[in-house]
This record gives sequence, structure tokens and C-alpha cells, in this order.
Amino acid sequence: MKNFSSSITQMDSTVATLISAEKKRQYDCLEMIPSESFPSKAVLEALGSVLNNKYSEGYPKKRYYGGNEFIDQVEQLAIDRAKQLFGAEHVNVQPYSGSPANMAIYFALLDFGDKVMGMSLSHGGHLTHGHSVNFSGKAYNFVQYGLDKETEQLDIDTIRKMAVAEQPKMIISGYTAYPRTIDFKEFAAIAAEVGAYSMVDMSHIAGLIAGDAHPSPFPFTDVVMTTTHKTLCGPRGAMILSRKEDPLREKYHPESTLTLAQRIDKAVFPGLQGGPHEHAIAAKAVAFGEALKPDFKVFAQQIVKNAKVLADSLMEQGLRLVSGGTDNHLLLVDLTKIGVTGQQAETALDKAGITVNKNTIPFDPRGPFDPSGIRLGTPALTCRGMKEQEMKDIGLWIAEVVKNHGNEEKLLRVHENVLDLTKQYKMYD
Ligand code: DSN
Repeated sequence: MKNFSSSITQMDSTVATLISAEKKRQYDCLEMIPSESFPSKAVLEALGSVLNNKYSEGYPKKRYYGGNEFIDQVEQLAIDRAKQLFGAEHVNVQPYSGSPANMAIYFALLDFGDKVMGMSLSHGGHLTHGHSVNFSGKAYNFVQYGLDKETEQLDIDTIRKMAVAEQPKMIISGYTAYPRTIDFKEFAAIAAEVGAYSMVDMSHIAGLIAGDAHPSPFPFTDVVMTTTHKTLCGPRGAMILSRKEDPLREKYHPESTLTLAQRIDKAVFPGLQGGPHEHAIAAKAVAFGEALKPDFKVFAQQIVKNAKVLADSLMEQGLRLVSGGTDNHLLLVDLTKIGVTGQQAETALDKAGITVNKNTIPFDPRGPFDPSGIRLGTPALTCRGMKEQEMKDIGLWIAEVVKNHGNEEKLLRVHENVLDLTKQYKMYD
């Protein structure tokens, strides 16, 4: 019989030691990658539960395997809570992660070679929004829009003109490195005007939308997807939320009787995936339950408040922020003026215990392996309970590090400040 009772420390000290080391890193560092957050212990318990053991191809009450009485209830709960959280007509909680969710949406609504509009990765989009090295850019005819050179923000009139000229079948909004509010209503109106599906990738800001800290893409967007592990603070995974009916069925699928909801479900399973990860789906249900509570609004709004204070603190130190600030959870710092590269800044901040990622800025003259900027975010620190005063201090420390990235002594001093701060904000224990 297999050993069911020994802990990982007893069974595999090598992996256990690595997990402990990563836990200590997360506790000791200031985690400022904007796509990361810290889920509750309840979410992690669901992820590590026996639901991992079950196969359940299909959907609640329509499975290809027996023994799904409780699994059905878990999955239905996740669906119902997500519908309530966002006001969506239909939800599929099975996508394993963001990229397969996007792939399933394209499979559901497009034919290979169809024209789609998405923002280029170098301006803040995502690989799956049409980059040439990604399946999306290979299988579909993506035309890519970018930001206005002066404002470094979306210019909705330019995007409308492009849509009218290009006549795409789908228009995607929602980004990974855009610090400003997105006018989803305008995007839906443009899509309706040119007879395209409107799609939103709200992965970065889903928690802000759930907490009323960013305008929602519902109910006017045809299909919305999100990862569940960013500002939503759930497990790694994704979901697709959509209208029930297909507003463009006559135009694009006249031979089909499928609703939009049915097209999405069929594309996820059996179109793309096999057995759903029900342990992750249970963890999604737990996270959605947390996001439905009133204090989640306070949390989401604090993420934005923290980002604004951090932005002010950095700008007071002479650092230039792309677009001049932030409306959401993230900031893009252009380091060109101070003669530092994104890689140099990321490495120096790492040494000082501040975890960020190097990032291209719009119209970046440098390449993606050593771009001109860094991307910062406040979700993980807000999960730990940090507020405005901490953000002010952290802004000073970041500026000190990037301006003195070769000065080991200064990095060490900032690291001591970071350790003093992080030990006041314990997690999980
Ligand atoms: N990797 C994610 C991010 O950091 O934004 C996007 O998928």
C-alpha cells in the first residue's frame, strides 16, 4: 500500500526544503510583480485537497465518469459564484490557465485565418493577443493596435478607424502592462459598429472589477476571460464568462444552432482540454466566495490607492512613469532618463529584496531581454495589509536602488529596511 500518512518533509526532504526556501523568499521580499498576489490559506487548502484525485470530463450532471456527486456541486458552486460576482450570463470555470482560455475562445468563435484586432505585446498586450511567435499570431490574422505616442494611452478614435478599415471578426481589449482605465463600453461599441465579437481579457484587473475599483466589461461585452490568480487572489487557473446567446450567429455561423455559451463550452471540452482540474475549481469557488464579501471591495480599492501613492513617491524622486501615473494596480517605470536598463534595475532590486520584472515600455528602443522599463504592482503587498505609508517608503527605496544599482552598500541598506518591514507582515502561519 502507498504511504498515505507521511508529510512531504518525511517523504521528500529535497522538495520540502525547496518549498520552505521559496516560502521564506515570499515572506522576506517585497513582491511587486503586478500579476502576483497571495491567496488565502483556504484557497491553498482546496488546491491541496483530494479533489486532485478525480476525473470528471464533461460538465456538472453531464460527465463521462462516475463518482462525481460532490465534484458536480463544487463546480456548480464556482460557476454560480462567478456569475454573481461579475453579473455574467454564462461561465466556464474549467480553463487550466489564461492562454488556453484565450485559445478556447478563438476556437469557439473564429476560423483559422480570421482577422482579429489586439494590442501588441510591446505596448502592453499579451502573447496570446496575436504575437507572431505565439499560436494566436500563427493561426489567425491579427492586426495589432498600440498606444498613442504622446499620451502613452489608448486613443479610442484611432482604434475605431483601424477597426472600420480592417473589419476584424473580433476585437480584444484588456492588457498586461497598461496602467490606465480601459473604456470597455467604447470597445464594445466599436465591435458592434463593425460587426465584430467584443472580447475582454480582464486577467490583470478582474479583482479590481469585482471590487468596483475599475469599470466592468459586463453586460455589454460578448466574451470575457480572466485568470483567477492575479488580483482575484485565487488559484492558478482561468475562466471564461460570456453572453448566453450569440449576437453574431446569423453573420458568422448561420448553419449552426449553437448558442455562444454552447460554443465556448464545446471549445473548452472536448475541443481543447481533457479532465478538468477540480481541486483548482474548488479553490476558484473559495476565492470567488471571498471576493463576494464586502471587505473585498475595501481590499480592491486599497490596491489602487497604494498604486497611486507609490506612483507619487517614485515621481517625487524624479522617476518617469509611462503615461504619467496609474489608475489601477500597476505602474510602468521608464528608466531611460536616469541611464539604467530594465535588467540592471530588476537585478539590483532583487538584491535589495524587492521583486519586480523588467518590461518594455511603449515605443521601446531596446529589446525585450533588456528593455527600458520595469513593471511594478501593489496587489501582493496589499494582500499582506500594507497601506499608503509603506508605499511612500517603498517608492523611496526603489528610487534609491535604481539610481545606485552598482552600489552594493546602498543595496544592502535598503535590503535591511525591506526585511524590517516584511517581518511585520506575516502570512499563513
Ligand atoms: N505572465 C502574466 C503577467 O505577468 O502579466 C501574463 O500572463
